[in-house]
Amino acid sequence: MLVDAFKVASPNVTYTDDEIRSVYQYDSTKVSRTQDGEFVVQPTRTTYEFAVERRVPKLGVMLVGLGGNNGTTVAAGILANKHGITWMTKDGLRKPNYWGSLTQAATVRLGNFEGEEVHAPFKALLPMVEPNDIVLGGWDISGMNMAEAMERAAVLDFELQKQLVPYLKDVVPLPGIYDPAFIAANQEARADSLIKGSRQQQMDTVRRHIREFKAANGVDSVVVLWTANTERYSQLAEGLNDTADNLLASIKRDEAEIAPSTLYATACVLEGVPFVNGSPQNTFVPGLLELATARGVLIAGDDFKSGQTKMKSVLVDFLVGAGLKPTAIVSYNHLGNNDGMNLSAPATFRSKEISKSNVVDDMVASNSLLYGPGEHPDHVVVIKYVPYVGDSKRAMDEYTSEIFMGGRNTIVMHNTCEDSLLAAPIILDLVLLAELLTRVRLRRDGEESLHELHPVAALLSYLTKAPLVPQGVPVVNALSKQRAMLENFFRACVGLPPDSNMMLEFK
Ligand code: NAI
Ligand code: DG6
Repeated sequence: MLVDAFKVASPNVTYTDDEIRSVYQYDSTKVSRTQDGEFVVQPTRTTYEFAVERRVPKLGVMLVGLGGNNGTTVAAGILANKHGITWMTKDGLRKPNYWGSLTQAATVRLGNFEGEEVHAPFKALLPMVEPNDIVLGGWDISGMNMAEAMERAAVLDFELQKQLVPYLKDVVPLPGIYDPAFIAANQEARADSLIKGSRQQQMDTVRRHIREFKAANGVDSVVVLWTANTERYSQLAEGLNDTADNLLASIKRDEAEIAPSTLYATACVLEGVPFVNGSPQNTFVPGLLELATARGVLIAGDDFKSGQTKMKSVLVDFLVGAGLKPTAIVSYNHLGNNDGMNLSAPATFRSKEISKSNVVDDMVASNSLLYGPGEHPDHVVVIKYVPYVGDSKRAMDEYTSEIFMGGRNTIVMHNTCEDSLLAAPIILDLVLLAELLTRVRLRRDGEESLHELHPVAALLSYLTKAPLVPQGVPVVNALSKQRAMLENFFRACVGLPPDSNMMLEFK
């Protein structure tokens, strides 16, 4: 049974016109070691108070890379849903939806009603912006209008595209910051709409764009998300980008090693606007992390987790969790869209290789019954550009594991899917959840007053390949754990216990 909305009845939860407040007992564990070297685990209980603002803002979303495959697919998806545009294909009539979005198309279990399991949409847990209400804008270094850019992307069915042209033909992305040193040389041909000037001037222009977008559209808040080309890693150096002050000074000095993505992100932090990085490069250099943390501005990343890596973060969790030992993981991809073309350059490929490869580390580290110190499965990632297949990415994976009594198990997977149709709903989740997290405050027992969450939004880990977490916080890559973290946090905000799956009431 699906219920669209629900209210929690508990002495620990109060609903006012402005807020949902909950007092929550967080049960965890504390591990210590005695002088004799014995490990001791103690259950702990900490009281938290949560407050979630109920008023949902009019939200502006600005995409860096608006005219790309993901950008145009997000724009088209919102418009088709908003205007109820249907289209014919050889398989019949198609209707718009938000499938692939955790918040819009997935459910959570509420409990059991008269013998029937009751679920609610994920988005019903806390008040959230509706994707149809998003005001969309953004930047691109390609000045093509959005209708032509949608056609160039070749992602959506032609009959749908035709109906969307009137909505998109007059929309042109804002000019973008282009630095050919950071993306593949093969992107030069489309870079025809550029923000001019020094790095400081470019960043100031982006800041002005954000303010103008806000004012022109009457939005209450803005979230910016990078879905532009994958950049190469920028160098990290003392005095360059290691502290907030050094980063700002380097921008002023027009230092060549400050990447465009870091300029957009710094502009956002200075404007107090959340910034999400959907690509793998190290946009969040230490100086930027320091700046965002000092100013309390939400940042999240890195690199959307859409297909192959999502499977990997399920499969390796299953294998290692089942006591099987993955020894070789080999991932081949080929794709023919502009992302694939950009990734055909070694330096940009390297950024992607890193984010695709680190995803099994925590699972391997969790089981030293299987792996000795420093031992790790062989893990190889290959990406090839094959123009003919366009946005329809092919991912082939081979997982070899050692099993019982010297046995060997090989699992092979082949996944074919339009990359941007997987990424677009994830982009929507990221911006909707980022906005929502800015309306949550909490207080741990002993703290004087409610405060905002840590600006580095580890709660969004489910949606990214290489989750950005505050320093010292463990990275969780396993998909089911990442989902549980987010769901259980939301449940706590409305005073519900985590879904433990124990189902003791039936035992
Ligand atoms: P795309 O190449 O079609 O779109 C990127 C757009 O960004 C292009 O229109 C380009 O002109 C623009 N651009 C490049 N540099 C810019 C800058 N500095 N400022 C403003 N605009 C700029 O790529 P697509 O397929 O949309 O992917 C976007 C990003 O998302 C890529 O980095 C990709 O690796 C990443 N990604 C994509 C996933 C997917 O499933 N589609 C999943 C994970 C990450
Ligand atoms: C080739 O791997 C292109 C990439 O941009 C990926 O398509 C994208 O990062 C999605 O990766 P994954 O591993 O989540 O499918």
